Amino acid sequence: MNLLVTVPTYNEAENIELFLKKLLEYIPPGAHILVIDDNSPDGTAAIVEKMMVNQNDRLHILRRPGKQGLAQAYLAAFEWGMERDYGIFLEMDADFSHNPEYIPQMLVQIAAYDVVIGSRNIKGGAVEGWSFMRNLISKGGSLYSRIILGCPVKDLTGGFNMWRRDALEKINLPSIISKGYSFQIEMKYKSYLAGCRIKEIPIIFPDRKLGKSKMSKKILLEALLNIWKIRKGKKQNTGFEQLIKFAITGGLGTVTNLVIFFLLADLAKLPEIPVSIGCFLVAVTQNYIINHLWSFRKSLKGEKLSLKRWGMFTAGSLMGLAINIAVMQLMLTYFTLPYKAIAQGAGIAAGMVINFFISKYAVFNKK
Ligand SMILES: Nc1nc2c(ncn2[C@@H]2O[C@H](COP(=O)(O)OP(=O)(O)OP(=O)(O)O)[C@@H](O)[C@H]2O)c(=O)[nH]1
Ligand SMILES: [Mg+2]
Repeated sequence: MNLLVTVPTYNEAENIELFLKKLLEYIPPGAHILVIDDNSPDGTAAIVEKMMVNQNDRLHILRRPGKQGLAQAYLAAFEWGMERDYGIFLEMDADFSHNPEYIPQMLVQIAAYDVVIGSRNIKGGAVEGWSFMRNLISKGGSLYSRIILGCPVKDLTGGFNMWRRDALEKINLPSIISKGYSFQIEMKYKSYLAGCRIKEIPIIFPDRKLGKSKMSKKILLEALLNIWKIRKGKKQNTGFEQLIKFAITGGLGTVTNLVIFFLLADLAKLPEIPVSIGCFLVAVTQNYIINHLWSFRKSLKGEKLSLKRWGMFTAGSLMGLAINIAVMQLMLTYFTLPYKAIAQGAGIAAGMVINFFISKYAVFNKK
């Protein structure tokens, strides 16, 4: 089976011995445990080392010089395990919030999935002993991260997760930017982006009975802000994708322009030139809004529509129109073409490309 259970500890002297004893009962005989201790002042490591004597090779410890946070502890543990060719990795807290009784179920699921998540937020899962506020913060945090990242995992923040070795390889661990609690979110999100098959199984998560929580409001806030950095690592939409969207937007603008022109100039018999100018302004405004909210949405990062950008976009469109006319004129002057529309087509293409670059680098570019 080749399972490595990784258990980070910081001041878990009150929990660690009982926890490891229980853990050893629920893992297969060939599985190993690695405790990653950040030089806990309460002597957690010494307790583990005492237990190691009777466990011939089932229990290991990685002692680190000082408190470096959960992410560093797990990354070191994964590296340790990869070097030793473990095939399955399980992350687990030492404070009894993660019940070893679930491990056999997780092992069944990992045969068919790349990642198995112990989940508090699906049917059958729950948290015990948390105040209403803590529950709200946790559920809210999970939902917030899910929405921002567009990741379907219900329990993004939980730390009771099983990974196949190749899932860890796909994630590209050196690219992980989290230092603290957002680590769990980032790992799941990256495995989702990498196309891993993810399974959530329900777990009951009791609050720790002994020892101190390392979670604080500051750490939580840091994690929530980190979500945006994690998301930034997402593949940006390419210039090509923007160009296609920009062209579709331009096409829609032309349709709007022509429909209004037909209604006002042909049906209502209003004078063409003022009508044409009016149509241009309506179409430009429509294009500005669609480009802002769609074509360049990702570059603007939630920026609101603005009159200034509208003005810049209109100026850019007028410049595009000028290029359009210039190119058309040049083509008609220097080439003999079977149809004038070919020159106009080339003019439209040139105008659109210029307008696209003005839009991309000047109008919809957040500094
Ligand atoms: N090696 C290492 N382990 C850590 C560090 N911070 C926390 N841990 C361990 O990570 C696990 C989870 O930490 P907890 O303090 O239980 O955090 P939590 O589960 O989010 O919050 P509570 O259960 O409410 O306390 C525990 O086993 C901790 O001992 C760290 O900086 N380094
Ligand atoms: Mg805990």
